[in-house]
Amino acid sequence: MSTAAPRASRAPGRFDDAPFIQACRSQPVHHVPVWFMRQAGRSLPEYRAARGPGSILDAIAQPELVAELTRQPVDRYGTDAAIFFSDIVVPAAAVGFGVDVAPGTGPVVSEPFRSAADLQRLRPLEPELDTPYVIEAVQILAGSLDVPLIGFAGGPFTVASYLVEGGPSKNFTKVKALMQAEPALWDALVERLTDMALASLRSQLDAGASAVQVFDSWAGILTPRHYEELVLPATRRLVAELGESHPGVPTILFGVGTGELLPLMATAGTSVVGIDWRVPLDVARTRVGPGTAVQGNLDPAMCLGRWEVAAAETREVLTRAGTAPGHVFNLGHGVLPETDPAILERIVELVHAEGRAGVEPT
Ligand code: 1CP
Repeated sequence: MSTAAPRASRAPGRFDDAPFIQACRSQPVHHVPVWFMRQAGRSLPEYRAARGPGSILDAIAQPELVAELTRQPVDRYGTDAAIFFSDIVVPAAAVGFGVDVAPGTGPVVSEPFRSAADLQRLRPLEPELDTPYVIEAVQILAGSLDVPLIGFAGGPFTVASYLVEGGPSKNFTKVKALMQAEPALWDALVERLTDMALASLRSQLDAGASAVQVFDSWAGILTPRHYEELVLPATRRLVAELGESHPGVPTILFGVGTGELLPLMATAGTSVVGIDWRVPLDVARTRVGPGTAVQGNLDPAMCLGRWEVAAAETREVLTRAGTAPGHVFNLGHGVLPETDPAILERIVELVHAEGRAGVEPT
């Protein structure tokens, strides 16, 4: 495992020639790049050994540990990018909203967001004071990784859903009710969360991250009309303001079950739209339109069985991605905990050998 001492942060553009960055920009590539959402942790024995018990929020506050957990899947799988080890609720937790992450459950909020008074618990994020450990861990990684580091933040709907529902949800009834009953309060909540995501993403980019992904994982629960009216404007602002402070940095917007939202998501202004496994990539490409790359979209469950199945399904994704530039191979959502790491390792090899999107014939 790589334990290289941190060097000075790499200059912007250090990874301009990396396949992951080129594919995000819909440029030709040497090979189709691949990384896996939730590649850190979960299925890796070395993760369980390093991580120990306790809340993930405690682990996230230890920069050396975070750097190690972020590097583990890159070393093991040979992925073309690293995803920063953290969680989407870190900014809200850091400003003292009162969020914990319960092992086996996910984010839990003891006093959920209910009224305007709760906005007081969401003061602006000051990354240098509130999340210095994030900055430090990104700096360590930017100085030692040989592949681009992806920073991330939760999208406005998804983070709001945890704060309003009080934890993971199936039907999202409380947050949907708030959106309809109190649109002004919803706007205020979304604007605060967007400002927090913006501050967090900027701090990760300043510390050396090469790209960012916005995980609006649960936005697919919304109708296109509600997404367009109540979530997309804030997402557009987030992407636009990030582009002003960090021009040219690749950005990815991802959600699950977003088949009907893809044309709208493509107007958020990100370089890439992440596609879940339900929409074949050729269809997804027509829905997001020209000029926007796609990321995805192997069904994570296809990695649970025999290699022959995973290989055939990987080839299907590569075929659907076609030959035009702008494909980042990924799963359609996160790695499932029971996945055999050997399967992911072989998928990386297969994508590198057989992916054709943007690869110039030799
Ligand atoms: O590769 C990685 O694992 C990187 C680290 C990472 C990321 C990118 C973690 C660590 N969390 C996330 C993002 C995140 N967190 C998302 C967006 C990605 C996705 O859609 O999967 C979401 C929705 C969360 C919220 C969350 N945190 C959940 C989901 C709960 C639900 O609503 O179903 C859970 C289980 C967590 C806890 C968590 N975060 C990360 C890990 C490894 C874990 C597992 C618990 C632990 O190890 O203590």
